[in-house]
Order: sequence, then structure tokens, then C-alpha cells
Amino acid sequence: MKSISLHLFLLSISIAVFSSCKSDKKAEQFEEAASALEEGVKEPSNVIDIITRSMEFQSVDTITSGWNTFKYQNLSNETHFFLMDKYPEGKNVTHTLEEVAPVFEEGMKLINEGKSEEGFAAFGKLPKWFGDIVFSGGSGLIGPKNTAVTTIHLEPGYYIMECYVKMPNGMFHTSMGMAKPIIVTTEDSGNTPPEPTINITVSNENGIVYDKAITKGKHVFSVFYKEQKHHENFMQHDVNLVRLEANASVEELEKWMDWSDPKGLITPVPQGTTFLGGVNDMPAGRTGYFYADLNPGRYAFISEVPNSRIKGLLKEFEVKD
Ligand SMILES: [Cu+2]
Repeated sequence: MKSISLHLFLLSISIAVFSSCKSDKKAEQFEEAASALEEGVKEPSNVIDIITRSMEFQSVDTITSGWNTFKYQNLSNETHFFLMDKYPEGKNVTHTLEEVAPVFEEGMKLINEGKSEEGFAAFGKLPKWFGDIVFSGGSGLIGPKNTAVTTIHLEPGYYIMECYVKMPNGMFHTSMGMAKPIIVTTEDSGNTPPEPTINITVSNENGIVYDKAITKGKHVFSVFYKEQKHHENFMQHDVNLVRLEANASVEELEKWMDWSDPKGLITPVPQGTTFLGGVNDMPAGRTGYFYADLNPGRYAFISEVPNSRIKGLLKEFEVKD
């Protein structure tokens, strides 16, 4: 009898210990999961800083290859972005400024004068190697005094970091100092991509599609370019996040996103819109990431192409309180 009660006693202790262990473990796991979620929306500490104060890119000149997170602080009074153009062997920024920029200026001047056909014909003067540039991602458009955090994968090579938003007089920022050579070395960064909270897929048929309702707070968006193609204005699809105030006209925004329109991609941005970053265009099959902290309100994802709405490349959404 004695031994049975001792047994029972020991058993009950072990159950108590076991179950408290279990609940501790549960609590621990819960905390881990919660902190992983927190960490998932925390920006990495080892970022490559880019700063724009007026019409320039301030950054290091050489970076490692592989996954890199860029923190682009736009301290200027205008909207910009950065796009990483991987150049073909033997071509550099001198060739850009001598052979590419003047062609864009000439073409744009004709378009601005209402001579669209001659303007588009002028782009035929672009050097053949221009077609060999690999547009390799970057941030989406980012408004004044805002910061865009974007993670992209880069192959080693010679790149030009550029922004081709236009000045009020129609001049491209590229010609005003926003074309900076960046060397990406063969040494791998060792970084891994972040864990996304929302997955965006971009395809020719369905445009921009995301996989769940977008809630308020911090997010990491992955952007997978399932397919790519050149639209009427030569641009491939990209993803820009834009906040829409009550006075914003989405029609005006859609029109503004086309650089080949005389009033497109030109300062100032459409009334009531603030650009919050995104992932610039990159070849099909690649994925980039961007971070955003969303307050309740009205937003849109949009590409820099003409007629984005009917192509599914303009998607409005509401972030609820
Ligand atoms: Cu710019």
C-alpha cells in the first residue's frame, strides 16, 4: 500500500513536472514564434546606405555580390528611385553619358514638342549594346524625406545605379548626376533573403497579384517576376507602392507613371500621392524584397508602364485600422 501511494505520489510529481515543462516549452515556442515574426519585419542591420540630398547618389563604390539590402534615404525634396543596370563587358558610365543620355534627351525633346513619332524614332539611335544592359532591380519610387529598404540579388559586374525621373524642365535625373558606377565583386555577401509577410507575383497575364490581405504595420513584401516583357514605352514591369490621399486621382497617377508621356515621371508627382518604394524591374525568374510600415489608408501597387490598370499592373488596396 505504502509503495503504491509512493508510486502515485512520484507519478503525480512527474506529471506535474512534465506538464509544467511542456507548458514552459509551449510558452517558449510561442515567444520564439512571436519574436521570429517580429524579426521577420525587422530591417537587417548590415545594409548598404544610399543617400540623395539633391540630384546625386551618395554610397560606397564597391559592394559584394549575392543578396544585399539597400537602405535608400531620400533626403531631397523630390521623388527618386534607384535601379541597378548591369553593363555589358567594356562599357561604363562614360559611354552612358556620351552615347545613351543624349539620345534620350533628343527623343524626349521631340516628344515634348508633340512630335511623338519622331521622338520614338530617335530612340533608334541608341547604341546596340544598350540592349545588352541587364536591369537588375532596385527600389521603387520613393518620395521626399522617405526611406526605401530593398533586398535584391546581384551578380558580380559593373553596374550603373540610376534614376530617370524627370526635372520640371523635362531633363532626366540621369543627366543631372543620378548615374553612379558601382562595382559588384565576386565575393559573396553571405546574406540570405528575408522572410516575407506578403508574396507578390508579377506575370504578363495577371499583372501584380498578392497572396493575402494587407494589414497595417510592418511588412516584408517579396516580388517574384514570373514573367517579364517590354511594354510600349520600352519599360518592363516593376512594383511601386504608393499611398493615395483622398484627393489623389488614380487616373492621373496611371498616366504619370509612363516616362514617355511629356508629363510622365516628371516633378511634381500627382497630387495626393506619396511613393513608398518597391522593387524595380529585373529579369524573369528573379525575386526582390521591400519593406514597408503601413498606416491604415488607401494604397496602390503600380508599374511604370502605359495603361497599367487594364494590364493588371495597377492594383488598389485598403489597409484597415
Ligand atoms: Cu531622381
